Amino acid sequence: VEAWSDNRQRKFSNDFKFGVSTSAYQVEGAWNVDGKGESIWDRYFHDNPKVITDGRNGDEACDSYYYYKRDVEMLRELGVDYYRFSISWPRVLPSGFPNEQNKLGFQYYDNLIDELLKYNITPMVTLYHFDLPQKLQDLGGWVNPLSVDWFEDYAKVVFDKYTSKVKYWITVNQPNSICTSAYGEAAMAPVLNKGVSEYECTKNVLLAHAKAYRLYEKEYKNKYKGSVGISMSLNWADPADNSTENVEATEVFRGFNIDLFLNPIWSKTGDFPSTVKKIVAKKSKQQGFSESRLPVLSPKEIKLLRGSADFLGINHYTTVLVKTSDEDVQSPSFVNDVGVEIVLGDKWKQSQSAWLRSAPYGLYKLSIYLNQNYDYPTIFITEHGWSTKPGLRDRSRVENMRQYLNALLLAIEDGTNVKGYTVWSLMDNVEWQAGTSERFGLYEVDFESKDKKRTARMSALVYKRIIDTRIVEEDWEPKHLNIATL
Ligand code: PNW
Repeated sequence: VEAWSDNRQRKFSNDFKFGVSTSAYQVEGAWNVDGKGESIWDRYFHDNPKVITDGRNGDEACDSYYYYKRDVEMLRELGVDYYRFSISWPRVLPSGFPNEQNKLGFQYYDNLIDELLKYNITPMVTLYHFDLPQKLQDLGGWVNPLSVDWFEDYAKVVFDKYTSKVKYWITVNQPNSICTSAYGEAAMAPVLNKGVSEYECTKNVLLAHAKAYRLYEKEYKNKYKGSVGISMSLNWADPADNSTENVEATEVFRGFNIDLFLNPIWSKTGDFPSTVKKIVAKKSKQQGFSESRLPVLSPKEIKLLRGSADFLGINHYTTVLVKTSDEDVQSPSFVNDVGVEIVLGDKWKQSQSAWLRSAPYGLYKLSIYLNQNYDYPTIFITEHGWSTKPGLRDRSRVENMRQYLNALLLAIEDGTNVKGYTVWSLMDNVEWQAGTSERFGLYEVDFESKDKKRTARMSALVYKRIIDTRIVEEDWEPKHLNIATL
């Protein structure tokens, strides 16, 4: 960590790519327009409006369904190389299956992709960012092993349609959030709480990813030369102090939150990590289950998964500090299997989101961990961001971005193979249960205005400057906030 204090000016190479990200539910709006099907988030928020901090759901969001040209104009203002957005599965396949293909839904993505290509902005398309067709949830969603085939069918329809125009694909955003927040902590749609479902979901989502990857590899890759990856939520975790029990607790935490998802794809042996297998098997037995709640991967499945990604997408926001927990961790659940308590550093700067504090060294340490354990994987940072209150002078976001980019430059210098960095988010959007009470945008959105007016924040101008110069200047400040004229 000595390197932190040296003042050398580091530079991003010319082939390093910069982008920004959004997701369909969070920005598109038009939730029931032109034949779009209902998603699990539509259902969850319509049935439970009170779970949203400020009550604002994704029915309208940023209305990007209507204002995508303005979105692309903002991308041009920023000068980004690529735009990471997601396709809404229920917008294009309202039943979840390819039997019903929604022309007008596809038209929206045709328009968006063509507008991007017109201005030389590379589309990076996420196939699944949390918004499952409700009709598939009615069949059990990701806990049903058939979901693997449903996803492959959906991927095939989208690959067929956009393979010549889209070269960067992300199958799934954050399998760990999909499976542990929704099926374990009841913190995300569809809100289930079962104890077994987290792992069934994990297995199915990972296999769904792998099948889509193999499909692309077999049918499209030679001709179209695209890359297919998957985005993982990867925060760093350190022990709260160096007591033996907290150091061990941290290893367990990393096992469940990092290795459970990475080991099947990036390790030499494949499969779920043996430490996690042991813990879940032991607790399952104590709890009276006849076999481990963590399902077994067959040799065929292990092979399918191993190496099934051209790049690792990392969504990195913060670092957590791990302690042993004295709570009763007997009842079966993912969280209880991990069985630790997490806190945030008390000296770290706090954002507008309770879970998010700034600890840039964590990105550096995470990258070293991945290099050591997974042999220098090819990485895209597919999300990194910071939340604030509304307001254009977002100095805390500027500071956070600069510090994390400096950490990334150090990681690169120490051998990390990162191809690109993506800010979450292009603009303020519907931050799931937080509604619009936590703002992540480089552009502010006025949700009260008729056209959901977007205005560049100071951070947008600073990001533009970084992209232009390839360096992170400590005290550069825009003279005015009009990005269009910069
Ligand atoms: C990401 N954490 O999720 C999601 O991919 C985005 O859709 C979301 O808007 C963004 O982060 C901001 O929240 C995360 O607790 C949610 O560390 C929580 C965490 C990380 C990522």
